Amino acid sequence: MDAAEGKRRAAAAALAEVQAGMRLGIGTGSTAEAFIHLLAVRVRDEGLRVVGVPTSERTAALCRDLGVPLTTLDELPELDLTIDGADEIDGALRLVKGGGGALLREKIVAASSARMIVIADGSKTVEALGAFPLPIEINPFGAVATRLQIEKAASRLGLNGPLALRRRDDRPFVTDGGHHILDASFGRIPDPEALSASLHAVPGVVEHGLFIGMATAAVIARGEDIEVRGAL
Ligand code: ABF
Repeated sequence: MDAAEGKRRAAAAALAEVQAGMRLGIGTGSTAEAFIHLLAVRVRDEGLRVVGVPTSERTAALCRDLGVPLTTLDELPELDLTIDGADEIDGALRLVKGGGGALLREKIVAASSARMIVIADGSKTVEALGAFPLPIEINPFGAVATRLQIEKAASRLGLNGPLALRRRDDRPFVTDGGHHILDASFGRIPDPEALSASLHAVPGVVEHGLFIGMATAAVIARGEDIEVRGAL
């Protein structure tokens, strides 16, 4: 089975958790998009009544195209369930996210949600986080100073990998919030909680892609099977 089919099957399994009247956080990325397509079919064909808060402009545009009703977090600050993808998932349901560049809104939406189900194909599970470069969203003001402070903070934890400014079309990538992203190739992260706290202590860091204690379950497609971690 290819990754695309795995993503679709994980999305379909998570869709079974969506019930009428739910206030949904709707993730970003190709796995989340597989979910949006399936959700839209239920909205259209079954008249399923839900309302979603999108985690990116890209997700908002797709939802609008497919007829998934949307609102904002300001209108609906408490959500029932967020469904989103991830770049890495470890055995304690800790995640690396942000490869798609939407980590700040993803984290705000997930934090506003009673439950968060992560959907993924089996390639996303890891023994330890860090093989996927950790996205760190920074304010463009003072970016050189911020980078130095991140390097020092990480080095104190024994993490010394390079930080790459994410680029698109030969320019720094700009997030929906107007920020830049440094992709940190630290390698294996032995203590994600400590790294999270150290990064949050750097003023120019807007947010980082470590999601700790946020996912309540993960639905992972492995071959013909669906593995569920945590409580659905
Ligand atoms: C978002 O999309 C992320 O936070 C993660 O970076 C990415 C996963 O992408 P995909 O589903 O395309 O593999 O969920």
